[in-house]
Amino acid sequence: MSTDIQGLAARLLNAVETRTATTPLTNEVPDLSVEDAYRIQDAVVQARIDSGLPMVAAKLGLTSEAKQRQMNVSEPLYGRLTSDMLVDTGQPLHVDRYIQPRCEPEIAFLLGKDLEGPHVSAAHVLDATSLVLGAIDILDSRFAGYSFKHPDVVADNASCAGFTIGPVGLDPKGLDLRLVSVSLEHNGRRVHTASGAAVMGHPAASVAWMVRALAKRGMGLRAGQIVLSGSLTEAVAVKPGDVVTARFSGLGTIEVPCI
Ligand code: 0L1
Ligand code: MG
Repeated sequence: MSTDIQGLAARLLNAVETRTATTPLTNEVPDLSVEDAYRIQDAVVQARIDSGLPMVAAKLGLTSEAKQRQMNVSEPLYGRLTSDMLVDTGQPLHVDRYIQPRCEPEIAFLLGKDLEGPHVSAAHVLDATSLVLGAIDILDSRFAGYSFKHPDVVADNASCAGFTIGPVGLDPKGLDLRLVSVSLEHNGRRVHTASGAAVMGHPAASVAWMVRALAKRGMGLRAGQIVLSGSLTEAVAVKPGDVVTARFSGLGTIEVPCI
């Protein structure tokens, strides 16, 4: 029997709209394939684009051992971020717009050239990048308690919900991104530290993985888009009144007050 791509996408869109968690799709479709899960993700993203919210960024997920361990999933994945998901630099995070938000620190790439094709490497990514910046990925799984299997979270657009970009942008060509470190603080208490090498050995290698994965589906990334390359650390859950601070070496500090 063929998978009800549109029906499952509608269920995820409804969860976002009503801010109500749903059950994993694999409860009803135990053999949901990753290919069909990406088709569901496409339908979710296309519905947002059709409602006037262009895709402005993309992200990698589950690219570090810390995140794979936290989520009990062993493969990376990608998702797409639309214009409404930007929490602009210095703006607060409105927790009531989400179901169960979490924040995690990432290195973002602002693309100056299109990137596509099955043989793209980290070197091509660095060549195509205008600026690298610190970022915070704001996650919101549409599955209660972040309980899911790999195809569920692929269909759920990699838990994409928001992102904020740091205040310092640097040309990546003279930087060793493996050595950019981050200290993540939650309400003034340091909870995690890591460096760029935690993201698939090099954050640009992570972006290259995404470009090759997109190429298998006839897609690519465009100049002007931002790519979040995956979290360096585990994510922290946030509630109103919290402050999340990510201090990056060389890429400035991002502070997100949660209201
Ligand atoms: O950005 C991420 O690593 C998220 C991938 C999905 C898993 C999660 O919700 O933590
Ligand atoms: Mg992330």
